[in-house]
Amino acid sequence: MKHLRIFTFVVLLSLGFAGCKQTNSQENKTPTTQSATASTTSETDALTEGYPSPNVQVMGEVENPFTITVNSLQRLDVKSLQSFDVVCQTGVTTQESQEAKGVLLTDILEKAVIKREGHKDRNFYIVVRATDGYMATFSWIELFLNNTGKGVYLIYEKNGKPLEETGEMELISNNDEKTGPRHVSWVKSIEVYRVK
Ligand SMILES: Nc1nc2c(c(=O)[nH]1)N[C@H]1C(S)=C(S)[C@@H](COP(=O)(O)O)O[C@H]1N2
Ligand SMILES: [Mo]
Repeated sequence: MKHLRIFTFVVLLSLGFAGCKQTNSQENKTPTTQSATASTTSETDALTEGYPSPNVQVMGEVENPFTITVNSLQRLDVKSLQSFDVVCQTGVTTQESQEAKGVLLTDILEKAVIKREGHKDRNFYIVVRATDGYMATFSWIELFLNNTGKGVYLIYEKNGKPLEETGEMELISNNDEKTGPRHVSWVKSIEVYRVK
């Protein structure tokens, strides 16, 4: 009984830490053995680590759905980010002063062309989803008519090196006060939905 209590304590303790890891995990990624359907299971807090996705699907309420690879991303309007930090909702900084190369999410969405049916048809939300089921949500207004959008990049290179641990491409929303929640590693899709 005593052992069980200690075991439960240790498990709860490690789950608590997993919510906001301070350093990048050294665990091995095993893309072939990890289930690609993980995103259909319950995902409140206990997300597993993701696995690299060789491409990002741009889909949903768009005229031209398309697939992004690191190669095709490099042919778009690539911008350099001088510096970004990743700060968790709790205030813990997990990454500091990273340099990066990537493309604005608004440029990607302009290429896909959101199916707007008129001037006032602007209640869309954009979900950026990862292979582990993690996701971030943006509204059309904050991306296109607000400063937020000027800092949202799909990146493929950090500090001069391709991304490895966090997948082929990751997303950063650099103008958020806390950048952790909408920092998405292992991005696999960018989905556009109209509010119903
Ligand atoms: N795919 C994916 N991205 C994620 C998470 C996750 O669990 N899966 N955790 C988020 C949280 S809670 C934070 S604080 C930051 C931490 O980023 P880092 O651990 O890569 O520095 O990533 C965010 N991006
Ligand atoms: Mo976090």
